[in-house]
Amino acid sequence: LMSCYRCAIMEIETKFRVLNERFSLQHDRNPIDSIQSRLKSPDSILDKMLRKKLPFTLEAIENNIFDIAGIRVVCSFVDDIYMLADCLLQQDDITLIERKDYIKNPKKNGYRSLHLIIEVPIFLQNTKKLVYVEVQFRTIAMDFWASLEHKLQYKKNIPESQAKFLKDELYDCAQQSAALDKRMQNIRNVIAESETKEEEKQDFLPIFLRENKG
Ligand code: 0O2
Repeated sequence: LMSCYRCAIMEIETKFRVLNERFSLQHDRNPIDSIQSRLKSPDSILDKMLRKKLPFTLEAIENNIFDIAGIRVVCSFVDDIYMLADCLLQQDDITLIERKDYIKNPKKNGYRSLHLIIEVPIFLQNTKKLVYVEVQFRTIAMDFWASLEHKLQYKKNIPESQAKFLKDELYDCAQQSAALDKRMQNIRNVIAESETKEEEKQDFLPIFLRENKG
């Protein structure tokens, strides 16, 4: 079963690498900063099964735990997150099972990310198998915040007063990181607009002027 999840991760990672390659060819920049993937550990699977009061069977794991195969796609800009998610979901072998948009509706601790649970076929020796994968899309700023906040979740020996301070600090940082993402996106949009105008100007120039421009 775990090998099937590993294969599904390979499939989806390749899809993102292909999208990144094609986009960089057409637009001269990479929408993806990095891709990380992970298989949920047996301990975490067990925890989730206990939490969801599931019977300890392979069938129950396969049908109820959707994030055993997890892929995190980190982008520089928020618009690229939605563009990549749309491109992935347009592919005819991908089925969307669930979408949670914590960018438009952040969690109350400030957590932001776009989560998709998708189903992807993997082709084995004689069979085709449908496998669930969780894809998390984040900006670099969202990822920075979430990694630190995740670390804090595992610290159990922090005094109550400090825990409250850290929670408030993290919430404030989440607001600042959301504002930063917005400003960086605006800057990127202005640059893209001026590039388009420059290209349009070029298209109007006679060919000999275009060649001698430099
Ligand atoms: P790990 O260690 O990353 O595997 P569900 O799967 O629907 O039963 P849940 O928590 O409602 O459970 O799903 P959700 O909200 O889509 O979150 C799934 C994953 O998103 C989490 O996996 C985290 O990786 C990440 N995540 C969600 N909320 C937060 C948050 O507030 N802070 C941080 N840092 N990460 C978050 P796991 O299984 O909790 O952990």
